[in-house]
Amino acid sequence: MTAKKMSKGKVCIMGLGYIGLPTASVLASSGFQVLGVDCKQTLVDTINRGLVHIHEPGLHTLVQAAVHSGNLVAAFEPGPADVFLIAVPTPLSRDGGQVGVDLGNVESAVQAIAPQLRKGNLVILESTSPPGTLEDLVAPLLEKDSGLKAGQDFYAAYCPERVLPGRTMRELIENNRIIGGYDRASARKAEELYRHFVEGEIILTGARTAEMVKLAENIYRDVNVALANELLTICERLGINAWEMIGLANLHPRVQLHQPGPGVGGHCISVDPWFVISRFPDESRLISLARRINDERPVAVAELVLGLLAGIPDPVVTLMGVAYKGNIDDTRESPALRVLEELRGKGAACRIYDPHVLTLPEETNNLAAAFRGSDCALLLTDHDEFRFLYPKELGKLMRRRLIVDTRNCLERDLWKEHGFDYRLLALGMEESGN
Ligand code: SAJ
Repeated sequence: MTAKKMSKGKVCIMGLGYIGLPTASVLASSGFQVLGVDCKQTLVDTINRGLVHIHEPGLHTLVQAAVHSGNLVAAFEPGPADVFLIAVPTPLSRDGGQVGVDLGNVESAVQAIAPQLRKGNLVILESTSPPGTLEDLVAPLLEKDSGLKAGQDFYAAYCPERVLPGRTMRELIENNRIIGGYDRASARKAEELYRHFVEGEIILTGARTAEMVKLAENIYRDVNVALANELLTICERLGINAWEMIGLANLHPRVQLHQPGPGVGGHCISVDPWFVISRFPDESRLISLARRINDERPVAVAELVLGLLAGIPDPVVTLMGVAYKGNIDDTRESPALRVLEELRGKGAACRIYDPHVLTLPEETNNLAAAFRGSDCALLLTDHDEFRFLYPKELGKLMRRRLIVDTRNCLERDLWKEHGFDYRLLALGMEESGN
């Protein structure tokens, strides 16, 4: 991002979302001429005014500077470029009970790029994709529509993004990058581009390997969370504290058990395993089972709470947290929303208290309104704020002093001191001296 890196060439980025826009602004600040392409009119207009539609620390400043310098322009259609980078969403498709991957956005992006493709250009796919997408879908489509040959006339590579939302701008630069080339020359060509802004290591490999690396990382998380959740159920039966047990097991130098909880959310860990399962259903036995175990968690939590409230007429539950994990405002695939749906479906009145999430149709940041007259406080997200709540004040608002902690987030003794019936998920909802 210094003056000596100016005028590096033209990059066309397809998709200006969570990854496309940050990447576009970083490349523009590094001296590339960036054309950002998106199908949404309001989004293109917003960016061309130097504004952003995504809440990500540091992004607005960079986009503003890039647009004002003239290095970043947003448009609906791609134009000629040296590099085409695809960062469009690859959502799941559900056809009855059948889960698949919808690659429609990737196909549309490739079809839009093809007429612009010239000899010597580089095409990079960053969207999370099933293994084989670059070689079996992207390259053949480009070849068919452009008349050029991959690996001969143009370069092609797969380079997964692995940034953590909330730290995107930093991680885009600091993280290691895996680049999977259609061939070795393509991988090297892509490496040249990323070298302009990546400070982490850049490792070159084949396209299928790079596609699988991204998926394997998130499958590893999902399977390990499922294991933690299964251990929790077993600890529940034993009447022991799963979090204490896991903490002790993790003292072993080669053991790193994950944390149990109400389920797995977010747009990656709960989604990416399907990219492999849908392609290899017979081989993905453990991966499928892990997905099912984690998916069943919200219903199990709702059932436990309903069991505690049995016999109480018109029960009211206060959900503490609907974000998919602590200290973020993202509710995508959040297990808390599934708990909410289940509780409401079974007739419990629910209110939400989440100081981070302000995008739901209902009010979520009014503490008094959320707790007044409630029969049960149900902690689903480990936001830091929840550790500093005053049980005494909440107790005065609630109809019953019952709190269920699904994340081992609260100080049990403090809540008990103020007359709360404190239930830790792992203790089978039974009181325990432990
Ligand atoms: N969770 C548990 N127990 C755990 C860990 C997580 O129940 O021990 C739950 C969380 O509460 C949450 C979900 O799993 O609901 C996912 O959280 P996460 O922190 O594991 O993952 P994400 O989706 O926020 O971010 C991940 C990151 N990937 C890895 O850690 C391997 C990030 O680096 C990736 O860039 C991102 O997915 C992605 O784009 O794939």
